[in-house]
Amino acid sequence: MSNGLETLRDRLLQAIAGAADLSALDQVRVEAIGKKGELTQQMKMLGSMEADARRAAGQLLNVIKTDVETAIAERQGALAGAARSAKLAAERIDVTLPAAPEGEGHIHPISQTIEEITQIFAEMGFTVAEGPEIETDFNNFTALNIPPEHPARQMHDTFYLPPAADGTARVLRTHTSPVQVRTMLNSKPPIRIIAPGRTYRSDYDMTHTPMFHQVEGLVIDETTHMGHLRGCLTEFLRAFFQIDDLPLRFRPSFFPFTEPSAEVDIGCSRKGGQLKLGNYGDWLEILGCGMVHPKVLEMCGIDSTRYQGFAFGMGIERIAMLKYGIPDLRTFFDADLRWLRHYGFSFLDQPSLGLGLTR
Ligand code: 2NM
Repeated sequence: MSNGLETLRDRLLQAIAGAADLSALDQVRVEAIGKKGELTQQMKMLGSMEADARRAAGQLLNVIKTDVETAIAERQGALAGAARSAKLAAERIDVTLPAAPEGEGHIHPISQTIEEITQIFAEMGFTVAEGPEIETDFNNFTALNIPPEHPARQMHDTFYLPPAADGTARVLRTHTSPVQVRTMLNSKPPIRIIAPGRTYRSDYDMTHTPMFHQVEGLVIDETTHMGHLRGCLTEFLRAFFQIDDLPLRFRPSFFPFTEPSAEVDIGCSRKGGQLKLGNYGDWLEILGCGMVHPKVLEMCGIDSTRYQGFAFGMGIERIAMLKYGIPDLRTFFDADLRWLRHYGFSFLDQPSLGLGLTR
């Protein structure tokens, strides 16, 4: 009897080792320890045996069953690993192969412009920061030195949202500045970030859409000053518009969140009704900037007696229109495929506007 069981054990282990794939192995499992499997049958026969013989055979059958189960589990692991390796080998793709440029997709000019802006600032050591489009009233206004009842709130044509469950007042962000607020609250200087993204104001006409894109920037350190602001924006605008001698003019202005504040104009010509950027004597307003107000630093948890910094903000649609000669703002959001084929970019076009620092 025990000899017969040893033979059965060896035969089952051999069948398990010889199973060529997972389904063959499962077949072996059913035939061995399934409801009508050979081992199962043997175990059922124990009931009709004498007590002593039953104990001996029972112990042996249990050992064999454990051996068989272990062998099945091991074989299963090996076969599954082999199957996965074979699948990976079969699905292997060469990512260095050139993609098919006849594909229909086009990069939207807004996406392309954000990539170009990001590349230029990345080479100047900036990282990209992001935040939610639904913001608290505090992050969008109060922390930026725009208290409730401040006239600047009306200027922003805010989309107000129902308050959060805990009563927190919420808005669709009217600028990307709340991303800077979050960064100041959550990290320590030195800070060097840009925040590109969607913003919302309840305004719709030839030159305004209720959703538009901004990029803002923030630099904070112990000795950051307005000279750094001027140098940084000069580098950026010349690299972005690819005009080495593009002149910049800083005009005094007012924002609640910066002091002093300035608006930046770039050189242009309007001769013959044609707008051309460069050193031609005329000026075009392009962005706003300033030194972050000490009150803003303090409300964002930064010691204004130790740190100072500059910030700036600009509209992405506006600079994209200027660079790529797109005449009508509202066409950005028409989802017109013919427009996108004309003004869009191939995914093979790399933004190639660096400052040349990596070459
Ligand atoms: C602008 C103009 C001037 C600005 C300020 C800040 C912050 F959060 F640091 F205070 N972020 N962005 C800023 C300053 C934005 O946009 C025309």
